[in-house]
Amino acid sequence: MIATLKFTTLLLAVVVCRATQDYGYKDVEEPTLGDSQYGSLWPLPQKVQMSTVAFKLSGVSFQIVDAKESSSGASCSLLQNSSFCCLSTDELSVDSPVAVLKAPKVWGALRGRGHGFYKSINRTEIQDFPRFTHRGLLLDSSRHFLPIKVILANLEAMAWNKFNVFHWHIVDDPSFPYMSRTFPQLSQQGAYHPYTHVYTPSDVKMIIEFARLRGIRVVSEFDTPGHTQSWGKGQKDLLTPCYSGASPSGSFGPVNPILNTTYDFMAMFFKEVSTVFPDAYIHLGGDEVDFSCWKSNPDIQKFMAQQGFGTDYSKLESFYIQRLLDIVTTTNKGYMIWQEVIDNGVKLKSNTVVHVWMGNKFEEELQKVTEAGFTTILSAPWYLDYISYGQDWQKYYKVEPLSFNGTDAQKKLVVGGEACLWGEYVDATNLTPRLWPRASAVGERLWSDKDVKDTNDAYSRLIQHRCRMVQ
Ligand code: CP6
Repeated sequence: MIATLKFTTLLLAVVVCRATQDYGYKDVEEPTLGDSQYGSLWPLPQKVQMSTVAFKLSGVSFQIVDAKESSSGASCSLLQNSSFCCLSTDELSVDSPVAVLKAPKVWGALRGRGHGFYKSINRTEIQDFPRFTHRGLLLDSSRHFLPIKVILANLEAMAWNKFNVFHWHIVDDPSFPYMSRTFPQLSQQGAYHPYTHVYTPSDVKMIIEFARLRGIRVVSEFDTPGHTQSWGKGQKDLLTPCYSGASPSGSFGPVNPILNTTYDFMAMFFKEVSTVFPDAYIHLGGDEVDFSCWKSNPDIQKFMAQQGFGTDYSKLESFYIQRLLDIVTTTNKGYMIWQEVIDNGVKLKSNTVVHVWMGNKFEEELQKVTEAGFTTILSAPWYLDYISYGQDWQKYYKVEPLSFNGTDAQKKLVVGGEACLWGEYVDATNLTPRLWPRASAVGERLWSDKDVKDTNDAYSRLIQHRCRMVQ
């Protein structure tokens, strides 16, 4: 196996060199491939002591037994349901005749697992815990519908890389695949197809449970007031009519922020969403609001004057978001928002999580957001929808999320990050191979110690990790 792998890599490297010479492509520096002392461990645990003494795992005599002092017991369905044999995590010692796994919470025990992959295992002691608590992946099911099978496969891959948050960017401009019980016309009119390209309540439930069994939270995003073209198909008067001169042009802009009906709708909609998705947080979007349609509409212009907003349309955006946040607060959920919301000066509850995504100067943004006392997560350097020639995982791997200027207290507010795979150029046919193992680089950055940054060592482990995921 190893020999085959090295051969393939060697061959690839040769092709890469020739392409560089023949066509003058940008030279990509390839890491050198050696054997890591950590074998194929990914993401690298906080503390590992491995010995060369190998134990054979026998399928016949292998069994998992709860320790007497274990509080989980045989009744813990989360552990019993998992088909993976429970190896590695918070504290693991592999010795003959028993391997011991200790974790203060069930999620730790769940995450330390051997996937039933190995026939033998070295005598080992591992102490492990994540560096960051929020290790997320964003998938976008609006630009292209993602069949449930694809979502489940990627949740599985997330678990293998110790990701623990699935950020489900479920609807956007092009389509509205979320089937709402309260407003069924949203997907009936707004999905690519009203029956085949929708997520029914039971689909959503299944995805949430599949994720939960793997220690993954599902945070849904219902992005407003921009990115809402598909909402307008099934919900009359929700979007702002754009004007061309003195008359409506027939096209629509962001959510209409000046109508009471808008807020009545949002209250009912988010009340439903807050029960369908059990997670304590909802992502409310708030990014990339285009003001041109609002500017063109005479009713909006009148409202701006009444409110004393002048011509500052970011004040109108803030007005909308402020009311939306008040509505969502009544559902007892916390919320996450994209960085524009704070950049525009909206007053936020102190437990709001600010999601930093803009590529330029993300360090400054982290500094600013944490200076204001907000919890934050980082995505800016981890936009995996950007592709380029050659290996690019090193670029994601080398990011240091705490490299900004700030106090220790500020750095503590960075609770993690998310890799984003926006859906414009991916669907069921190419999503999984585009994402993995590139997202694994982000997974290790968010899990392992900040001093784990040797790309050569990582390369050797990552190649084996990829092979494991493929199998
Ligand atoms: N969709 C939504 C997107 C993006 C964002 N929000 C996006 C913007 C720029 C790039 C990639 C994605 N496609 N709803 C921004 C958060 Cl480069």
